Amino acid sequence: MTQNKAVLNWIDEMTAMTKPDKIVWIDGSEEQLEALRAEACSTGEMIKLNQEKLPGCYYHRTAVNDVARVEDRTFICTPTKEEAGPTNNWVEPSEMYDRLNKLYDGAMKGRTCYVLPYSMGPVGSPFAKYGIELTDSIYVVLNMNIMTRIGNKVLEALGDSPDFIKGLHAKKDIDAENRYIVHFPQDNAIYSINSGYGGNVLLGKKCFALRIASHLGREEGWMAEHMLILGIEYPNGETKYLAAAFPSACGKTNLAMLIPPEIYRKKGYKVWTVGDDIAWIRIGKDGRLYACNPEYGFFGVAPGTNEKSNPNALASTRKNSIFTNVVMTADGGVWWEGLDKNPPRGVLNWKGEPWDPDDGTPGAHPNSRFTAPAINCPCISPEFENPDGVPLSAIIFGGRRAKTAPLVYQARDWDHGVFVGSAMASETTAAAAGAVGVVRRDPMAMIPFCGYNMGDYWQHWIDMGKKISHQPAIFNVNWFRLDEDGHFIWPGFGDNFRVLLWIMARAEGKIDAVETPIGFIPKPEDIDLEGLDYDICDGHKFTIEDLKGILKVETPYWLEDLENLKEFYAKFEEGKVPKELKDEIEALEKRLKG
Ligand code: OXD
Ligand code: MN
Repeated sequence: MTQNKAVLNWIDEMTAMTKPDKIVWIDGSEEQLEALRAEACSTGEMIKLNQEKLPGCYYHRTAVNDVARVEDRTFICTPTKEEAGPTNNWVEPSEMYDRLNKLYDGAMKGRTCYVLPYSMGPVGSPFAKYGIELTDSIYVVLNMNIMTRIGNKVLEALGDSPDFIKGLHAKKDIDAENRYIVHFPQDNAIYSINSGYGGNVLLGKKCFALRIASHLGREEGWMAEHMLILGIEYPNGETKYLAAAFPSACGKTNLAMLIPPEIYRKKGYKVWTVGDDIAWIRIGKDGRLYACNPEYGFFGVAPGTNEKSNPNALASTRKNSIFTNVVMTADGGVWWEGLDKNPPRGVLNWKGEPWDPDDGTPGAHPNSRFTAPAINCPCISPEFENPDGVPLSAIIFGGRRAKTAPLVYQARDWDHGVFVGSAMASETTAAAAGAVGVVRRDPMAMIPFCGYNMGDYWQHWIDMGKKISHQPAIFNVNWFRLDEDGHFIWPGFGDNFRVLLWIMARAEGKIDAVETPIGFIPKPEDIDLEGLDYDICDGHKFTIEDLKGILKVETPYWLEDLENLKEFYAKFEEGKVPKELKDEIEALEKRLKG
C-alpha cells in the first residue's frame, strides 16, 4: 500500500464512480498471484493447462466479438482536434469524459477492483515510468504480471510523486458498440471499457508505452517507438545494437529473435533479443541514442510460430505463459495453425467448440496470442535489464512491398532517414495473391499508436536529430519482393542476418555502397551469400543475379509511390508536415526524374 495522496484520491474517485464490491491491492507476491490464478480457474475465466507439458501455463478465451485491437474505437482526446491530427480519432475531452462517466457508473458493481501498480522499464532506471491500472479482470492482472514489472516495489519507487499514468479498465458487458479505448494525454489518463482483449486492456502496452509515452517523449525530449531492439554479437565478443520498426504482419518478433545461418553461428555470431515490440529511446551522455524495452514479456501472435519460423519464441512459451484464443487439446496442451502439420483431433477451437481440422475453419483465431515472460527467451540479451539501455548503431524501417522497395537501402542522412520513415508503407495480401496489393501508409509503424499529431511527431524526429551528436545510420529493408509468379525472391527469416551484417558494416563506415536516387544500396558482392541454399521455386536456387534484381531501384514504381505519399501528406493541416520532409520529397522526385 501507499500513502501517496494523488494515488489514493484518484482511486477514491474512480471507485466511487465504478462502485466495485471489493478493492484488492496487487502487491506482486507469488502467493497473491497464485490465489488469483486459482480463483480465475474456479470461475472458468482461466483454465490450467497440462502442468507436466506446460508448467505454470494457463488458457483463456475472449468473447467472440472481442479478439483484436479496435482502432475505430480508439481515441486521442487532446484539447484540440489539431493536436490529435488527421490519423487519430478525436472527441472533445469534456464530451468524452461525459460519455465515459455514464458508461463507468456502477460498471464494477458485484465485481472486484484490482489496483495494479506497474512499471514500464526497469524499476528505478532513468527510463522507468510508473502506472496504476484499476481493472476488474484477473486475466488482466495475470497478463500484466508477465508483460510489466508489478507490485509494491513500484509504489515504493513512485513514493509521494503524483507522476504516474492513470489507467481505468472495466470489462462491463463486452459490448462492442460501447467499447472505448480512450487516451487523455494532457491528464496522463487512459480509459478502457467493454473489452477484455489484450491490446485493449493491458494498458501498459500500446496505450501507455506508445500512445501516452510518445506524447511524454515529445515534451521531455525522448522517443517512444514501435520497434524491436536486437544486438548482434561478433566473433570478437563485441555486440552492436539496432532498432527496427515494421507494420504488423511483417515479422518483427521473428527478426528480434533471429537465429543466424549455420555458417555464421560456427564463426561465433549470435543475435540477442532486447525487445520485440516497443523501444523507448533517449540521448545518452555520450551523445548517442540509447534504447530500452519498457516491457517485461512478449504478447505474440501464435499462428505461424513454429520450430522453424521462430524456435526462440516457441521456447519462451513453454512455461509460465498464458495462451489466448488458441486450440486447447484434450490433454491440456495448445495448438495453432502453423505450429506443425498435424492438427490435433478431439479438441476445442478458440470459441470452445468441438473442432474438426477438416471442416475448413481455423482452430485458433488468426490473432490468438501467447503472453510469455521475456526471461524465458533463450536469446534474451544480457542487457535486457540494463537501466541505461543499449546504444543504437542503426535504425531500420521496413514494410511489405512486392515491387517498389529494394531489399535494403541506406538513407543519405538523419533528415532523409526521417523522410524514409514517414514514407513507410505496406501492401495488403500481396504475398498471397501474387499481385501488388493495396498500399497502406504506416509511417514509422506508428499510425495506430502515435498519441498526437503525426506531423508534430515527424518534427520531433527532426528536432531529435539535431540534438544527437552521434546519430545512428538509418536504413529501409523489404524482405517481401515477389517474382512475376508471386514467389518470395529473398529467403527471409535467418538469412535476413546477411542484410543486418551489411547494415552494421555501413553504420560503422566500414564499406562502400552504391549511390542511387533513393539512397545507398549494397554492391551485390557485399551481401554475403555463402552457405545460402534457397529454392525460390521449382529448383530455381537464389543466386547473385536474383540479389541484383531485388536491389534494383524501380523508378516508375517510385514515382507512383511518391504521388501516393503526396496525397497522404496532404491530409495534414497546413504547415504540419515539416519543411525538411517537404524538401526531401521534392529532392527525391528531382533525383528520380534526373
Ligand atoms: C501488436 C500490434 O500486438 O502491433 O504488437 O498489433
Ligand atoms: Mn506491435
